[in-house]
Amino acid sequence: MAFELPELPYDYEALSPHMSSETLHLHHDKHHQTYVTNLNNLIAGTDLEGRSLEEIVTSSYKDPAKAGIFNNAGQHWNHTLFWRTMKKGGGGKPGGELARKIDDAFGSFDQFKEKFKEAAVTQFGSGWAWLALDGDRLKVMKTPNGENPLVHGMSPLLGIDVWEHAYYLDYQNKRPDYVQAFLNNLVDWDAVEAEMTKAA
Ligand code: MN3
Repeated sequence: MAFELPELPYDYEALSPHMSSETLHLHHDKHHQTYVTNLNNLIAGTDLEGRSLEEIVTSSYKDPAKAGIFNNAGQHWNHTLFWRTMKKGGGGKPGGELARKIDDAFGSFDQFKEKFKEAAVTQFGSGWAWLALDGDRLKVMKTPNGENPLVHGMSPLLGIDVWEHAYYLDYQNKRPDYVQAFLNNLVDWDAVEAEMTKAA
């Protein structure tokens, strides 16, 4: 079965003003849809057709002959996580086991935020910054283009898209303001904890 663009779990106005309806229409309906369409076209009739998205991402990584498949599969996976880990009225702090793991790995939630911001702001050009589970320990990392922690054997729990299409309409060139708004107003920490539970 072909891959499909997932519906947003909120309406297009829900994340405004931190992420506008215009950005969501462009980013979800156009950019993400294009990755899904390209992926389906590229795997049609190949041995990857019918495999899971995770299998396609990890098996096409570093295969020069499958670079197009990898980029589109990675971006489909990354955006699907991105949409479901934001909500209206997000931000705040995580609780429970996730809060404990963040304290263990980074010292405090504030120190985690600084590390995550730094990764997102210093990713040169297009890419992503991540909170990922590496074995039993949380890590912050950044990746170029469509790459993600899955290909490094880790479980991505939260990712911020720092391609310009993610923020240029709302923040122009001010990526740090976008990252700050994402952390303070958009992240759904319950959804991030659910990712951690799934990964464990
Ligand atoms: Mn994007």
